[in-house]
Amino acid sequence: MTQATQFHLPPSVKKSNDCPTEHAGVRAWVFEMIQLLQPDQIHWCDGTDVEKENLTRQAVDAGILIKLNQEKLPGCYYHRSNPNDVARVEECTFICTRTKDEAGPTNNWMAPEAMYQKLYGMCRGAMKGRTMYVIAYLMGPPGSPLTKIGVEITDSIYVVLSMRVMTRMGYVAWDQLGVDGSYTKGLHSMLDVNPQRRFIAHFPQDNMIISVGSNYGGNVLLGKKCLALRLGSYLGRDEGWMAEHMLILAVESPEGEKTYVAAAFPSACGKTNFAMMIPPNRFKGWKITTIGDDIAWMKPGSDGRLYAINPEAGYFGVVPGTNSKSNPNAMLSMAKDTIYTNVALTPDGDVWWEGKDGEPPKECLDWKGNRWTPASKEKAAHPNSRFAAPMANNPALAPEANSPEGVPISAIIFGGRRASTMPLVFQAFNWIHGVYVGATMGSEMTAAAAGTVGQVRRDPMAMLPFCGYNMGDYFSHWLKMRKLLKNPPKIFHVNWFRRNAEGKFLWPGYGENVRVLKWIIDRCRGRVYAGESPLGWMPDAKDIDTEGLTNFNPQDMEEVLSVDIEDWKREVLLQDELFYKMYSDLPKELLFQRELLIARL
Ligand code: GTP
Ligand code: SPV
Ligand code: MN
Repeated sequence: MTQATQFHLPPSVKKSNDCPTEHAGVRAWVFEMIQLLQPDQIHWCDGTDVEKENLTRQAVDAGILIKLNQEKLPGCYYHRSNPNDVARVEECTFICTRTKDEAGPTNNWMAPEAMYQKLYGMCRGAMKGRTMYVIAYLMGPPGSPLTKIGVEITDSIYVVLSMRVMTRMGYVAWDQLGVDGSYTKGLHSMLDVNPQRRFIAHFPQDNMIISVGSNYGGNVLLGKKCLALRLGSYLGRDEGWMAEHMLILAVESPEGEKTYVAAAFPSACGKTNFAMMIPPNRFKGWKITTIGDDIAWMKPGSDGRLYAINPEAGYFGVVPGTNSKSNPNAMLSMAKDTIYTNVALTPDGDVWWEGKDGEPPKECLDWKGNRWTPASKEKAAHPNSRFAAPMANNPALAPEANSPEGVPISAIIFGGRRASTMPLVFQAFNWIHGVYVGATMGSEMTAAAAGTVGQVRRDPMAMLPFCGYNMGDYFSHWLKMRKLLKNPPKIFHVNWFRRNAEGKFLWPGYGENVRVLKWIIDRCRGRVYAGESPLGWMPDAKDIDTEGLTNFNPQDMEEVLSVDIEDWKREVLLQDELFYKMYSDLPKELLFQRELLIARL
């Protein structure tokens, strides 16, 4: 444990504890930020249980958290965000590289000096009357060569308590930082939670994040999207690794054969569900365990395979639609020590949401705190309401989630939310084709970001909102990674969301997805046949086990696997939307892949 040391404060600032670090850079930066933000008090977070109890009590006293029914939900608390602040805001998210070209055509850009000036201007005196919390946290298991350290300054107690769930924070991080460790700086102030004064700005060249005007999830838990994806992808390009919006899971067959898979689906498109799925009775003896549900950091190992870690320590998962049938492991994960945000609150201190087990409550308070009954027109829980739960709660947690070496990935799966066009599954012909498949991914937009829900947009590798540099260079980085891998993962594409003419999902999804996963694993291990299609290698309908599925007949399988050439001609034109925008930055390999696809169609 690091020894407490003297830290001289301006006389107006109280301290609630001693500085836990001798790191000269961190101390100087915090001192500078105190002068800028002018807090009443400073608290260095140590990550202890005593600290958690104290902060939780303060948050309850201040009305920031509501204590839930502790018999039903031990250690659980409830939070309502400002109704203007319920999701990530992409139009307020900036990549402040030295040149606009480095940020590329898919990111908002502002010159670093101009952005610093603007945001430091907003931050001057912003913490008057507030406490400044200083959080040191690890992204990755302690001691992993892939792990990075972050230090976040925040004036939000909700952020401190959530970071405690989502990352390994406190002494464990101060210790790993040491006296001269490198780290990512993150400055967060809620200001007045005003959408007009909301910015999430990244300064890759300075390894720095500034987030103001929000107090919601991906905007403010700076380890997650800001460090682990935007700055992570930038660092990965320079250091020869990959930061991806991917879940990681382990599949164990009844014979004890273990395979590791990573999958990139856009926000609210099924990563948490897939990472925690429970196989149906037909797959007795098969075991799925979770390494991560949102982010993968992947690096070539000395054996030429791609090794992945989950940099997070908790889940910030979508609540609506989660129940003991769709995702029992998520239900158990959020049964204790969880912070719920923007769900509904019942009179007995329980939580409720659309799609939870059982009947809706006769009466409750909705996510805005207004009285709600089943007759109400509005939803009780916000569609992007979330739970923050420690991953240790997950009954299916893989012990490898804490392994510093990570796990060797056999398959990378891309997938989007597509009502038509995209078949249930296909395999890319090779890595370059797989990069094309990922680069042209499309998905219907969801409530995870402010925007038009339901509209199909291109979301390359599910990274459109999270790539910290020029997307064209990001594709080149993917292509380059192939040269560092003697034994690269095979690449697949899936779609759980195809609908029939009546608008009903064709594929049962959730735990039944293991049926598709089995085909994928058999392909990786060279055990099952695939037919050549214009899109890639596709299964024979009979090779996807459908035994035990009710309401699913052979015609349904034909339909969900079908490839309509006319639809696909339109799809190629839709893909061009992004390719035109990025034209001058696109690696020519991808344009060549496009030509090949058109020829095959
Ligand atoms: P982020 O946390 O935003 O990155 O999302 P995520 O990718 O982890 O998404 P999540 O697993 O939370 O799923 C979001 C929504 O997709 C939920 O409403 C689920 O009910 C729905 N969903 C997940 N898996 C399936 C599936 O296999 N089929 C269908 N039809 N819906 C699914
Ligand atoms: C996502 O939107 O992809 C999330 C939730 O995982 S948030 O952390 O808010 O970005
Ligand atoms: Mn996500």
